[in-house]
This record gives sequence, C-alpha cells and structure tokens, in this order.
Amino acid sequence: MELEVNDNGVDSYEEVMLIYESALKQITTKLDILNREFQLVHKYNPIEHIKSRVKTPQSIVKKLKRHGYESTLQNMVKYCNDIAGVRIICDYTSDIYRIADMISNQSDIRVVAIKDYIEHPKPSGYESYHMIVLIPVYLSDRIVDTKVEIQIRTIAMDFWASLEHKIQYKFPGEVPQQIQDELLENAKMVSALDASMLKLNEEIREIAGEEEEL
Ligand code: 0O2
Repeated sequence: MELEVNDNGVDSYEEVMLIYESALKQITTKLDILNREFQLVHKYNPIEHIKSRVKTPQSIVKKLKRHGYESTLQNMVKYCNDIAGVRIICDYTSDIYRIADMISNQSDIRVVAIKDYIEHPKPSGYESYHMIVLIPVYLSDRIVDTKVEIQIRTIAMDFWASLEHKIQYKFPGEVPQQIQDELLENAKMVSALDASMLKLNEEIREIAGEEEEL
C-alpha cells in the first residue's frame, strides 16, 4: 500500500519522516550494489557519487504554499514528491540513461513519473533527468510503497544547477534578466562540454580497444 496518513496509515510527522528516511536507505543501498556490480562486470563505474536528503520542514511548507496547499501532513504526503530525494552524479550523459534503465529494471521499484530535462531543458537552461519512483519500505506490520525523487545528472550539469540555485536565493524576487540570459548561455556551454567529453571518451575507448556498447 502507498503511504497514507490516518485511516490505517501513519499519524505523526516523525513516523512519516522515518518512512521517507528508510526509503532513502533502501534506494541508496540498491544503487551502491548496482554500481559495484557494474564495476565488477564492465570495469567501469557509471556513478561518480550520490547525495541524498530528506526535505526540511521549511522547504516542505514553502513548496506546499507555492502550489496553493495548506501545510498538513496529508498534503505533504500527497503533493510533495521530493520529500525523499536522491541525486546521482555521473561523468557522461550516456551514463544517465544507463542508470535510469538499471533503476527501472529493478522488480520492486515502480517508476511513476519521468521528466527528461536533458531532452527538453527548462527555459532557465536547467538539465537533469528526474524520476519519481515508489519503493517498498518494510515495517513490522505492513509494507509501505514510498515516493522517492531521483535526479540524475552529469558533473557539469550539477555544477551549473548548484550555482544557479544559489543565485536564485540571492534575489528575493525575480533574478535580473541579464543574469538569467548569462545563465542560459552557460547552460548551453555545459551541454556542449558534455557532448564533447562524451565524444572524446568514445574516441579513447576505441583507441584502447574497449567494447563500445556496455
Ligand atoms: P529545491 O529547493 O531544490 O528542493 P514537483 O517536485 O514535481 O512537485 P516541479 O517543480 O514541477 O515540482 O518538479 P521538477 O521540475 O521536477 O523540479 C524538482 C526539483 O528539480 C526542484 O525542487 C529543484 O531541485 C530541481 N530544479 C527544477 N528546475 C530547476 C532549475 O531551473 N534550476 C535548478 N537549480 N534546479 C531546478 P524544488 O522543490 O523546486 O527546489
């Protein structure tokens, strides 16, 4: 069953957060196993590193307010998809889709939404691959399918997104147009850099006689 508040579900903030934290542990362990297996078989790590966090109460309230919802436990579970969030950073764009496939192929994970901001970057220039998945959390008396947001991006995309996020916080209202334009230009450079590094890696693999398709 999916996470529900009351009516046979949970009834406290602490219990909800325990479930989200457990979901994060489950998914990060899975990713670690997949990465190590991939390294063993293909002598190559698709995952550079992983960050995970549960959303702070302040951020949850801010997000609910932004979407026009009251700050209740029910609304937070229903409308906030990223209370449990994992960010996977990799070297190349091709790794992103490889990792997304590995996640989708896990029999106990259900992918409920995908947003491909690499194929379709945001107007800001933001690029990343987002998945919302349901992962089972095993409690003493029931199994709770819990939502986790997974963001997969390259090191270069992550560099841009982190700085752009900080810039947004420097301006209480809108970021000035000139800064937005420069950020968009930089995002295009990030995209070109990723494409160029991927091409270079393919050339190196060919010279080294390594298999093309993993
Ligand atoms: P924060 O402060 O990072 O947590 P949803 O999550 O689906 O209800 P939304 O906004 O439609 O709402 O989802 P989307 O577009 O998948 O964005 C989710 C998260 O992606 C955001 O969470 C950001 O972390 C990141 N993101 C999206 N767009 C941008 C962008 O233009 N720049 C940067 N730097 N990050 C972005 P939050 O909760 O909005 O913010």
